[in-house]
Amino acid sequence: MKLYTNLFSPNARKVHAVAQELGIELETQTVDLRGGEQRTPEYLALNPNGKVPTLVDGDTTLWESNAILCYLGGKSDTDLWPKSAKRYDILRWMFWESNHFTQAIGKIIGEKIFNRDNPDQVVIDRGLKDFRKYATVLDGTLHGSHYITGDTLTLADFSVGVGLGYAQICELPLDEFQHVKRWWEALIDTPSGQTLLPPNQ
Ligand SMILES: N[C@@H](CCC(=O)N[C@@H](CS)C(=O)NCC(=O)O)C(=O)O
Repeated sequence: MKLYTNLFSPNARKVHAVAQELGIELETQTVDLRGGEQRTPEYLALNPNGKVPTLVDGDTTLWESNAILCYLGGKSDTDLWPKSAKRYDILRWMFWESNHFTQAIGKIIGEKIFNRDNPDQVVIDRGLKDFRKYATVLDGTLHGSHYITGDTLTLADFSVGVGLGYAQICELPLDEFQHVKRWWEALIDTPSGQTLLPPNQ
């Protein structure tokens, strides 16, 4: 299986982390995002969105990181992606991650990292407001539960967790969410959890 990736991409790192947790070895090819390699005709033929990650496995070409996580999970018998109705709960959190949690954190990342010379505080405040709104939901779920969907680690933990790799640089108010903080610190205290962290941290 070949993964087109870039380690500066959280969406790519969550795929690396899950592959590591599952013991799946991926052949990797770095896509030079700064150099615009994602917009070459060759790459757009694999992923017309011009984004990483993209997975190629024989005749299967798959983009969207959360779909790739499910694909990797389907390669083995694993609690990460169990063959039971729990899948719907896991999927729910993965949709929630891409629709809400990542959108909130993404606003702050945009200003604090990509626009760091001239950050727009209005956008940061909007991101922080959304972050608090959704972190409250996550904190409620993690109150009394070890992982997001219960007592075992699943794809949902990797999917939701990766955005918190920016907690420090984005000054996310994690201290206000003690259950999220406990869960996140335990997650990154594992080898695959470490893979969720952005480079140079
Ligand atoms: N929803 C997509 C998002 C992928 C995405 O936004 N990738 C970013 C890096 S995190 C990218 O490749 N950006 C390059 C570009 O848009 O030119 C997923 O989960 O895979």
